[in-house]
Amino acid sequence: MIENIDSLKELLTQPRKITITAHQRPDGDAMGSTLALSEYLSQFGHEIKVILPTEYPFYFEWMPGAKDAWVYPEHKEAADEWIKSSDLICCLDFNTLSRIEPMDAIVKEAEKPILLLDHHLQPDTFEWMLHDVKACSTCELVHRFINLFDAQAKITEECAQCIYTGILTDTGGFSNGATNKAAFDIVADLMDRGLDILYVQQGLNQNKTESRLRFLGNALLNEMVVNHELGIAFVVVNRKDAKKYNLQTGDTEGLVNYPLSIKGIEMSVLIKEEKSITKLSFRSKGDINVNEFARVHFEGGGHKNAAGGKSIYPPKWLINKITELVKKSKN
Ligand SMILES: [Mn+2]
Repeated sequence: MIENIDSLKELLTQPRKITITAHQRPDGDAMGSTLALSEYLSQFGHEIKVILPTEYPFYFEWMPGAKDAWVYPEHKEAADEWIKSSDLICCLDFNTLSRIEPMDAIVKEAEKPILLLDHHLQPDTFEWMLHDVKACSTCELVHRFINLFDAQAKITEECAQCIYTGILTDTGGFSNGATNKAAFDIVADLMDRGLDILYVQQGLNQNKTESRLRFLGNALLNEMVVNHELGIAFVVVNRKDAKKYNLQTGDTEGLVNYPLSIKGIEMSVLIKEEKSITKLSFRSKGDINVNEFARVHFEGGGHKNAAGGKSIYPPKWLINKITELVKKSKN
């Protein structure tokens, strides 16, 4: 439920200028939710721009509306103008404005009313919020929003593709802990509206490069460290391999999930060396709370079984540190 939804409906009775944004390094849910909401709201005559804080992986280029979205650093001046003159800013798939750096400064400065649709833990407070940590994806919340907003909700085929993409990717193909009944209910509804599942599958998963697949093979063969005793595994992406395999944005997506397929491995960590920082991605099974782990130790967070973080230290040091922390928590 959205408190004060009437005031939002009131705002949107006239054509407005709207900014829609999602978190940095957008994933399938960030892309799907922003593009779906944009497609939906555009039927009412609003002027809408999807502005993403950083670039998105090439395998989302097929998504309806993706090519019209602005990547903030590439359109900074126009984007600043757009945001400053917007009547509403829609923040999707993130819980706090620091997740849209470097765009957060202008969003704060603009002081426009914000609508948040999100399923991450512990969100900040905004004018209008549709927040539910039990939602499988922000795309589930976009679907809910559309139905709340308009009983005659018109979901086009394009909108359906975007919503499906977010549900499919955030549930790991209807298999991870986020998967709920709504995921299946919504997909059934989308199929009634003309969703072509194979078209989305082709766009997302049959569209990648040979070097990306070889990179994956190398990472699992040579860069995976498994600690059976503690039930933890690491995969390291170093700068040398990133260069050798010409890694593009999004190419490491999903890599962190592989070690969890090993019997007895309860927690997996992807350690990715970048220019001046090391990025961490955590996945876990069952009750192991990587959201808390990432928050406490690595300036991050996310969901209970999927979280991110960062560090200034190199991969080797981090493997030792995390191993130590897990050992301590088990004693
Ligand atoms: Mn999400």
